[in-house]
Amino acid sequence: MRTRLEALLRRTDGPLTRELLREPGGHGLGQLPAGRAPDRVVTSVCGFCSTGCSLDVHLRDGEAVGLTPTVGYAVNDGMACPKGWESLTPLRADTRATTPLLRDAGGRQRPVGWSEAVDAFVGGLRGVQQRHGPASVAFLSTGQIPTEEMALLGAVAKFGMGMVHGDGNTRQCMATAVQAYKESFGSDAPPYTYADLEASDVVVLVGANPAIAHPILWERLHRNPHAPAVIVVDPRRTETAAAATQHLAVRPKADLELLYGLGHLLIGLGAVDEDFVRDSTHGYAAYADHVAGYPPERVAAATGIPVADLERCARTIAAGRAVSFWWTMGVNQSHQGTRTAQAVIDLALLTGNIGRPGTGANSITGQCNAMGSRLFSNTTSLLGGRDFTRAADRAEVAEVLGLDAACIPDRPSLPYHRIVEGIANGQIRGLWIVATNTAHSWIGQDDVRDLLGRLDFLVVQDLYTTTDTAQLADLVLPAAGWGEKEGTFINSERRIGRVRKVARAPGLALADFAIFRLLAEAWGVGGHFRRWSSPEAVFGLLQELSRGRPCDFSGIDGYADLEAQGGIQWPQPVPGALVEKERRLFADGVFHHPDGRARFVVDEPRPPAELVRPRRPLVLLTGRGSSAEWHTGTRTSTSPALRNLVPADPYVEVAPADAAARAIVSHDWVELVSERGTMRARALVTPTIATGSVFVSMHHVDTNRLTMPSFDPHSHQPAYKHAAVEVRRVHD
Ligand SMILES: Nc1nc2c(c(=O)[nH]1)N[C@H]1C(S)=C(S)[C@@H](COP(=O)(O)OP(=O)(O)OC[C@H]3O[C@@H](n4cnc5c(=O)[nH]c(N)nc54)[C@H](O)[C@@H]3O)O[C@H]1N2
Ligand SMILES: Nc1nc2c(c(=O)[nH]1)N[C@H]1C(S)=C(S)[C@@H](COP(=O)(O)OP(=O)(O)OC[C@H]3O[C@@H](n4cnc5c(=O)[nH]c(N)nc54)[C@H](O)[C@@H]3O)O[C@H]1N2
Ligand code: SF4
Ligand SMILES: [Mo]
Repeated sequence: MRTRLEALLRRTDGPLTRELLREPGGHGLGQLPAGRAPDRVVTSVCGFCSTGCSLDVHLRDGEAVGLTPTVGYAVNDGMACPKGWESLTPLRADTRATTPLLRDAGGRQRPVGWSEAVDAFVGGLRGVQQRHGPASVAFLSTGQIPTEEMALLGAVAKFGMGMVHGDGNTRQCMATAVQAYKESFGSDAPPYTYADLEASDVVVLVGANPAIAHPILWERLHRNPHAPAVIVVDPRRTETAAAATQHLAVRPKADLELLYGLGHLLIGLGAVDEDFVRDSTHGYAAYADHVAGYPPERVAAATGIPVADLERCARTIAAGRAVSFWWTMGVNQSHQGTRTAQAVIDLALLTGNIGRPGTGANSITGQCNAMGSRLFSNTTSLLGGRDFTRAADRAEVAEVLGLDAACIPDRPSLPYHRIVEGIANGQIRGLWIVATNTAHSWIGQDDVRDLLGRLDFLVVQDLYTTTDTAQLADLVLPAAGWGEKEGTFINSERRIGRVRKVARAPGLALADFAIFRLLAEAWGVGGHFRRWSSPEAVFGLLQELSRGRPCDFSGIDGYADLEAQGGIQWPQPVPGALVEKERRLFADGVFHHPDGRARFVVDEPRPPAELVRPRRPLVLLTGRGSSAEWHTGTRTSTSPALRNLVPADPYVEVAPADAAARAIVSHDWVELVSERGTMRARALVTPTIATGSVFVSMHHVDTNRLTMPSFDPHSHQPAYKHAAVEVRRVHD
């Protein structure tokens, strides 16, 4: 076996071979003698959220011994949140996957070597393809591995292994923003730079809780010297809302009416930037017509926000010299998220708040490399934001990659929920999940767990063997994590930054990059990917793929340039140019549609899929619980320091009136019930949640047992933030 693996590896290139042939049990991070002074510092972008803070990792003999936030980096200038500070701890966890695991005939996951694992991968998934066709195997990718790795995954799966369908956890997160920008601006192009938070005199945050979810952006807003008005639109009085100058406690999912109502008032106040609207947009007349139907009284009734507050908000926006509009999951994760995001964009267009310092219609991303995934995961769009259905796009990609264009599927993937449905109807029989924890994070979890269990073959590639998804796998492939491999991430403001290898992965765990190349070789298609020899070589290919596109970063002079300049925002088409550290798009008022104009987009509001009713009278809201928790907790829960910052038990926020009606007091154990499942939690009775709704964080594994699988029709993003539930005290 070992000989066959070695023969296989000899055909691959140097760094991969060296890493793969390393003997197991090499000294890992946790085995370093404590207390040794560092001898070198390496700078790397944080691997949690999309803010993209830079961290100085202190090394001793080439291995990390500690870290501090980088002073002088444009994003975070010496700051980091608790997760950033604790970045190294998850690598040392004893739950790390150190060897492949293969399920045996008795149903037990049993450690195997790479050779057997690779054979099982090829045998398992190719076997499914032989029985049911190439499209019967799909993959699920992520926004949490370097761009070079996710591009290689998408390329190997689709151009090498013949898979047609592959989506990622960015569907759960950013699909709505992508769709909204494409229709409104002509391309997926978040226009801002973080400096805009410091330059605005009015900041409008819609469905975003940066005090918890993007703490360093929140810090930057506090550095704004213009004493900005901060308007927060959120049904909950979050930490962010509590610190705002105006909190519009919108009724859940009534944002569309609210935003149209603000458009109506702004037009009435004469706040339209007529020159900008005339020269740079299309569709204003239809917009004005549409919002004429949203007078304040109607909007107040729909949103629960008093007319006086609506008028005050509109006056503040109208008076602003530099107004920036920001949105996150309160918008994206809705049954009408795309239209809501576009209604935010409409307000920026209407008032000409775009392209100038302190302005913009700005979607804040979530995962460290969601922006890399938007461009290069090769899922919904072909590499570089291209279209699978266009022969010219396929030919361009084939040319850059030295491939036969016939390898490239001529249709886009099924979105995530259709892949899940495909499992239910037998169309999808094999699945390869990389760096996402579907069994916890997918909406309507019980169904998906059942479906994952029904697959002919499930491969999960993760840092840990203990995740809810890894436990269901037929084959677990042990991956190296952030800090154990090289590459780049792209942050929310389009900044490409380096991630560095500062520790060795434990046991037999390998960089995802190495795993993808190994599997391509074993599949017999390694020859297609000779140009993908190292992360830096892939970066070069991606630069070529970006040439002439809105994201063009072909002018960057390799990894060294990124390091020397402290990250570089796309676009950067001009070689050798020293660029401004913080740049925004659309300063010239020219958008990416062929006519150069941005579009106003409007639609009729629709009700959510599941309405409250006497049996289920409360709206369930879900989201981030604390700045110390990351999603499904696989990484953050390994840190005692981070665990200490969060309550030990799951909790549900209940409004005082709802609690009183059910004789619930804080700290009681309660049961939350939806049509799909139940969850136990402790009650936190608090006025920060409005009567008629409850809030549970997404970090608890049971939360998605309650959520209602429903999707935005344009982006196919799950509507995680609306389900009908009841809460009752548990009598023990
Ligand atoms: N600590 C921490 N930080 C994170 C993450 C993490 O897991 N932990 N995850 C990262 C990722 S991937 C993402 S996508 C971001 C998410 O960042 P955010 O979107 O800021 O976080 P959420 O808590 O999901 O949702 C934001 C707010 O939307 C509100 N909301 C719910 N329904 C509605 C509605 O109908 N209208 C409006 N206007 N608001 C509504 C919720 O009350 C919530 O306060 O955070 C990133 N940062
Ligand atoms: N109810 C509810 N559900 C939600 C949300 C919500 O607001 N409410 N938010 C949604 C959003 S916005 C998001 S982004 C998703 C996130 O959902 P997930 O993507 O499922 O959450 P994570 O815990 O980040 O999962 C990442 C997995 O990748 C592994 N991993 C980390 N780094 C690497 C690596 O380098 N290589 C490999 N191979 N594996 C790695 C981790 O151990 C972990 O198991 O959740 C969604 N689910
Ligand atoms: S704000 Fe985000 S990028 Fe910055 S340290 Fe925290 S998790 Fe990392
Ligand atoms: Mo996300």
